[in-house]
Amino acid sequence: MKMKINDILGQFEIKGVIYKITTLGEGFINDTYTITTCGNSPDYLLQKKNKSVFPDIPGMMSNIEKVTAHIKKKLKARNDDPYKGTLTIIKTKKGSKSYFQDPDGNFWTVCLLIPDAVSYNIVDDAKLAYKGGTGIGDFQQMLSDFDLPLDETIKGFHNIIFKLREWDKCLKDDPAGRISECKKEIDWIEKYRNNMTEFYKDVENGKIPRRITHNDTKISNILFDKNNNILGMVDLDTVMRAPAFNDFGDAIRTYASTAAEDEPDISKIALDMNMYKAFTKGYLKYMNKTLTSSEKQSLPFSVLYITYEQALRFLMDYINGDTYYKTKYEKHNLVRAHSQTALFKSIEEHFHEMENVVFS
Ligand code: GN1
Ligand code: MG
Repeated sequence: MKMKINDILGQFEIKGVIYKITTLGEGFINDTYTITTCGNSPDYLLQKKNKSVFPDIPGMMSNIEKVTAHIKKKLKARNDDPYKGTLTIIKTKKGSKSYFQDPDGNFWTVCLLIPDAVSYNIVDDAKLAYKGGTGIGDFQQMLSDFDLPLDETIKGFHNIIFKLREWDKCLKDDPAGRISECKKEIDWIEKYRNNMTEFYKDVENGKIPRRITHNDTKISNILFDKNNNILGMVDLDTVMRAPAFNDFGDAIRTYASTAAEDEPDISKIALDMNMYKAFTKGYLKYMNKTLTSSEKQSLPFSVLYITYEQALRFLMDYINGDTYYKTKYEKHNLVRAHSQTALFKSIEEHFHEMENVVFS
């Protein structure tokens, strides 16, 4: 029995009368709807969380509740608006839960829609990149004294050793019969395998600590107000304990790319050093004193690392028959993988310059 959206919303502590429900098409993973209410009542964001990507949605929501409570405390202490600077989870009427499970087993969540917020898919303004850097640095900084346990809600997320094990299985199984058309791309992944696993070993041996990180810091996951001041980080589904460089690398992958993640014309894709410089300056404004020297040293390489991992994830999803990311056309994941390899090449070309920026 498929429940109607209105009946699902009826399970939550929502104020006001619903006036409009619109589908929001941006996310690659969850189904998202904007809920507009009449008059002055708040608006909301309803999400059907992706069960196959997130095997433990109660654990994920418990992570989000803990982390947003901590951030709200910090925001209040400095007189910032706790309802604008982070997510506000709306509870269910029955049992005051942060999610509702429908009779089909789907998990639904609701949070407040932050009014007048803007987000971007690409950045071509260094001031915006700088602000994005401050937003992510501030997020990590506010959570640097968070000491509650968090669940690992996606096993091995951003752990390349783990991902390459999945990759090996995918190559062995060839589930969609697409391997023969991806020879060039597969060779590319294999060429960098050792460099990437070597880099991750410093996380495994403890040289690089795990902090509370967002883990999905692409540009569209941060909100700005209409004057382009930072509001806060959204899409907290992947908040977990992980190396700080995840957030830096994943942010640069989108903030400093000259084109969108799925640009088919790879000649348009490059790393824009002005955006990199501006973002890094913003990020280090908050995190410079907190990071250890090993963590700081890991930042430039993390951009290669996360871009490589993203290329691998898109390509692996293509080979698996497009089962993870939402796609809009047949070769969408392959196009995304090509865009990431093109970006990687440009990052390599700028690598020494990138190191100089972090240590200047
Ligand atoms: C997914 O949820 P969304 O669209 O912000 C993905 C990220 C990828 C990103 C690529 C849980 O993020 O890891 O970097 O797509 N999230 C998950 O655009 O896999
Ligand atoms: Mg997400």
